Amino acid sequence: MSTTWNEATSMTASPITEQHPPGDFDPWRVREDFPIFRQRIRGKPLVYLDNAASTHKPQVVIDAVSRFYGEEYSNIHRGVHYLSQQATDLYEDARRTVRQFLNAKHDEEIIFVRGTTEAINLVAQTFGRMNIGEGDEVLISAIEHHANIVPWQMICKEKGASLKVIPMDQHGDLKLEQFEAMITDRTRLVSLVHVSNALGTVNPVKEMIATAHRHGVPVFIDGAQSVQHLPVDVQDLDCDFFAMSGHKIYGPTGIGVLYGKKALLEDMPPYQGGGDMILSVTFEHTVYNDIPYKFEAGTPNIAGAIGLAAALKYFQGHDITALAAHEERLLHHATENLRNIDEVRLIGTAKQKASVLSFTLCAVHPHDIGTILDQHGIAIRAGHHCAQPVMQHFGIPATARASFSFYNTMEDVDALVHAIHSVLEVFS
Ligand code: C6P
Repeated sequence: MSTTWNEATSMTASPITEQHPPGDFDPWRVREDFPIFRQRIRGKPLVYLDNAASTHKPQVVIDAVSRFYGEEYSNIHRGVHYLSQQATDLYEDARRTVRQFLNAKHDEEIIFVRGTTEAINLVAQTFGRMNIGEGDEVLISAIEHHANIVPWQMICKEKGASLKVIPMDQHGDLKLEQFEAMITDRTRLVSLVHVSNALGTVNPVKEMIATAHRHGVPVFIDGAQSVQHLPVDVQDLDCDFFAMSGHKIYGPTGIGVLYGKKALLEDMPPYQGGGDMILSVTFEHTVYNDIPYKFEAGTPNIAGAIGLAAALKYFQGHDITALAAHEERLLHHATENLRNIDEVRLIGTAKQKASVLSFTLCAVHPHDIGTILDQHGIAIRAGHHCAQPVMQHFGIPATARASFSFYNTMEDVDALVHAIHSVLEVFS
C-alpha cells in the first residue's frame, strides 16, 4: 500500500481524488473477480449498495474456503497427523496475514473471534470486568453501533459504573471540543467507532487516542467499517484494542479479529473456558494457555480464518489510495445527485466521510424506498442500522442507506438516483 493511515485520514476528500484521476482504478475489472455479479436480480443487473452490512466475496476467497474443506481439512492444534499439522499451519499463517494487515507488532496480539460484536463483548467481559468498578466511567460516542453500546452498558450496570457519551452536532461530527473535558480520573476506557455505519463519519481517532492516553486511559477502536476503506496501522494509531469483521472486508461470515496490545491481553482473564485455552487442568486448578490461545476456547472457525486471510491478501493486492479515491468519487457523485432532489434529507454530512450515504425521502418510509429499489435490482439497507441513538438524535425512526465498495460503479450510482425518482413518482 502506498499511503500510510496518517496520510490517508488527514486528507480531505479532494486531495485523494486529485492524486488518483478517474481511470486509475477500474471497478469493472474488479467486478470480474466477484461471481455474484454474473447473475441478474429480478431480471436486472445487480446494483449492490449494501456493503456496510456485508460485502460480496471474490472467487479467491470462495476457492480458499472450498480448498480447505475439500483438500486440507482437519482440526487444529490437536493432532500429530499430517492434515492437522497442515491445517494448524494455515490457521497460524492466517493470523500472521492479519498481523501484517493491521501492522500489529506480534502475532499473538491477533485473536480470532466471530466478528466485531464478539471482540467488544470479549473486552467488556474480561478487561472490563477486571478494571471497571463502582463509580467508574466508560466513555463512548453518540454515533456508536449498538455493538459498542450494549456490552459496555451491561458491564457498567453490573459494576455500578456509568456510561458517558461524547455528543455529536447536526452533521454527525463529534463535538470534539467536549471530549477531553469528559475524561475524568474515573474513566477506565474510551471506546470509539472509527467510521460510523449509519452516517459515514470518519472519527479522528488517532488524535482522540492521543488525548485519552495523555490522561492514561486506554482506547478501543471499532473498525468494523474502516478497514475496508482506509489504511489502518494499529501501531501508528496506538490504539489499545481494535476490532474488525471479516465479512465486511470481502471475507467469510463468522470470523473477525480482536487486536490488543500484548501487555494488556496478558493481564486479562480468559473470556470463555474450554479446550485449547488451557495448559493444564485438574479438578482443583486450571493453568491458562498463553495469548492468543487463552482467548480462543474450543475449535475455532478455521475455514473462516483461512478465508479471511485470502480476502486480506486479495484486498492488499490493490492500491488502497486509488481504491479510496474511487469510493470517494462514488460517494461524492451520489451525494451531489441526492442533494439536488428537494424531497431528500441527507442524514450525516460530516466533514470527513467514508462510503455511507444515509437519507430520508419526505413522506416515504425508508422500508418502502428499499422495497421499490429492490424491484429495480438495487440492494440498499433501510432501518435504524443498529444505531438507534443516532436515529433519535436526528428525530427519525430509520434511514435508507446506500453504502459503497470498490466494485461499485458510477452507473450503480446513476441507477440509484434514477430509482429514487421512481420512488417519488410512485408516492407523488
Ligand atoms: N454493522 C450494518 O449494516 P458484526 O455484526 O459483529 O460483524 O459487526 C457489528 C458492527 C459493529 N460496529 C459497526 C460500526 C458496525 O457497522 C457493525 C455492523 C452492520 O451497518 C450490521 S448492523
